[in-house]
Amino acid sequence: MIDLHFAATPNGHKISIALEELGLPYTLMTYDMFDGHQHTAAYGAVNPNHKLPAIVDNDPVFGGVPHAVFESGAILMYLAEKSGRLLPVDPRQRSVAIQWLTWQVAGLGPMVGQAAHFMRYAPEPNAYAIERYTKETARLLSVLERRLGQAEYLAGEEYSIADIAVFPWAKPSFSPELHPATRRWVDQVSQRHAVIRGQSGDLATPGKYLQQRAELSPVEWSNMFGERMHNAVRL
Ligand SMILES: N[C@@H](CCC(=O)N[C@@H](CS)C(=O)NCC(=O)O)C(=O)O
Repeated sequence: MIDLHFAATPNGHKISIALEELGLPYTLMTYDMFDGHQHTAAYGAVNPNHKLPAIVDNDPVFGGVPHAVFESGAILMYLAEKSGRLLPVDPRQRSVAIQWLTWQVAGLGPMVGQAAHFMRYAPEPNAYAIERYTKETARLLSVLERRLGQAEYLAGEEYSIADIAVFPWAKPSFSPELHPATRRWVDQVSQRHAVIRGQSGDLATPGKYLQQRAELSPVEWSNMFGERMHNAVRL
């Protein structure tokens, strides 16, 4: 049994979708990020970075004590290796899958995240920051569109953890008119049962994570971006 420490965000959905796809049983542990549930010492023992998601595998294939994994890209790789699925066996395609997975965790995710931060949460309007991150997001979506115009899935012929990583970030960001190949891929991936199950019911995104412009209380803002967040790892 795997414990899934979860918030219903794109990074969280990467892992719920992968667990559903792999049919691995898991216990869902939902955190309210605005309430700062991720800043406890108990959660710090699971994820020293105090961000979501993380997993604890109570039955690791290598035996021994339960194994905690943080960083969504590392979790996807861990689950693929544990199950022997969702990463191509062919070394060339496997390398391609890892490249697109890394592109998502190092590029698309942070850029979309920063664009959303400045539009949704920044206390003061900041036109430079909004332009910087929306333009970089647009550039990355062009890169994705070109790839999906050449290949059915990001690694090539096989659906992989690269698709699972990129899908929850690309779906709300792409434009069907500008990105027809991405639209074809989004439609295809959206129909997978695991993708539907991994974002439904208790795993669905609450409305408060989707507001165009969020009004947070001072405590909520501090939990997400301020003193309370920094205090969790203060030396
Ligand atoms: N690079 C990390 C990013 C994790 C991350 O930033 N998680 C956000 C939610 S998507 C979070 O925990 N926010 C709460 C906080 O910053 O306190 C990953 O891919 O797992």
